Amino acid sequence: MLGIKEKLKEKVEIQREEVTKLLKNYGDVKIGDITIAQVIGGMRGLKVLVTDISYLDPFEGIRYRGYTVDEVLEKLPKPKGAEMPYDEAQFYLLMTGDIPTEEEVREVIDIFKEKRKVPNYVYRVLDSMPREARPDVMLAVAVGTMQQESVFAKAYAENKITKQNAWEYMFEDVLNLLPKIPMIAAYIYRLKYKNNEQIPQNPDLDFGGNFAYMMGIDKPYDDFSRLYFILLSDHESGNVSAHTTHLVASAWADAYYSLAAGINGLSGPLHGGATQEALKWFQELLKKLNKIPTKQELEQFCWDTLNAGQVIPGYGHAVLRNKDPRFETQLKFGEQYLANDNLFKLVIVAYKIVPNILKHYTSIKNPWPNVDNISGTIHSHYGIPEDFFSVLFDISIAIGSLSNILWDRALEYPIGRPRSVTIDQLSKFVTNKI
Ligand code: CMX
Repeated sequence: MLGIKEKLKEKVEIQREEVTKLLKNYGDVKIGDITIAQVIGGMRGLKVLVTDISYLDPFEGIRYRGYTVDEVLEKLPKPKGAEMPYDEAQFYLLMTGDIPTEEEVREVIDIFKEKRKVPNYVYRVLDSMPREARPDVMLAVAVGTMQQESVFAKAYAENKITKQNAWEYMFEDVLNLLPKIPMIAAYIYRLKYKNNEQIPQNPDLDFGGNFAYMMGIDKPYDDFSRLYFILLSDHESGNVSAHTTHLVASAWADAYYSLAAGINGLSGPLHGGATQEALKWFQELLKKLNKIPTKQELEQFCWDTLNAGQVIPGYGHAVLRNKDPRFETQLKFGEQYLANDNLFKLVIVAYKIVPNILKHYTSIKNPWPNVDNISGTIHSHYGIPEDFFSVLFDISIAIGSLSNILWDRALEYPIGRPRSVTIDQLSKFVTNKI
């Protein structure tokens, strides 16, 4: 048995006992109230999901399995000569909760390499799609097309699945699917933007390194890929894409159906699309002035945006109440490699000025730049067009979402099925008529 599976088996037993204990002894304990504002307002602030994969502390930022961004970047094993850790190591951490040894991560790298070959029919499907199709639509189609490979679905059809063993079939699907995602993404990129001149995979390279190689982008983009996929791999399970993947899997749909749904969930401008919006805002400013703005010019541009009734993209957060460590980490990367890039210079100038405007003239709860403020500037520095950004985000979320649904089956979580009410019922509730 694979070492990672043996470790998972041990951990699954321990966590199952914990969940059983909680349900049996404390199932009736209340952990919160629910207001009409929350019901109408997208369930904001309601603690109604459970995941151990990551936790978003409003003041400290994201912790992956308890580790901060800095700890993850420091502790996870790295490829020789690289500054950023293996994405395979992040996968191991999210799956098992442990920082892998060199040997443990080597096993995952080897399995991923063995499993990354994409079936030829996927390329035929992609080739036959209109070139105008959005790249994230192409990725979702590719993942859906591979559903016929699902070991989980096959075992279910053969009556082999029980609540207890379901996670083991899910594990097979996760290992088969995840390594193919960056391969398909790079193929879509070259198909759409590089005259379909494909670059074959490099069997010596890891998940992030091989992705950069197949994209045809030179160093240090391999390290930025590793970094970006780690930083965006998970952000609790309430965000639209993670929640969608979880919900679809809760009905025992396999990993292919579930991830394809999550990819669609990421597409909206209020979620994965914000990276694009932030880049556009900086580009418009640069185009308008044709130089790095002075403080007064930048303030005026902020006012133009706010007076037009728009938000300034790339600032604020629904949960975080402090600086986003994912922004800060990318900023450090930019300072090292993008120091002469005008858009990057603008990101830095804006960092010093925009939060003050937002803090004093809006009711914003967190005026600091978020992760999407800077990612697009770095992607675009490496020549990647805006409409491909969500595919890069999709590769990242695949690591966390697939870890989440593996644990959903391991801990035997039931189908998701909240109740809904009508507006009339809410009104009557207020006047005590229910
Ligand atoms: N520019 C201008 N005003 C802003 C603002 C911004 N970037 N962010 C928040 N505000 C305003 C809100 O519109 C709201 O105004 P009203 O009181 O008039 O309705 C007020 O400040 C309070 O908002 P909030 O409670 O601080 O923020 P929300 O939880 O409602 O929204 C978010 C969070 C991210 C949607 C919002 O900050 C925003 O629209 N930011 C810009 C888009 C963006 O960068 N999205 C990426 C988010 C990153 C992520 O989710 O990971």
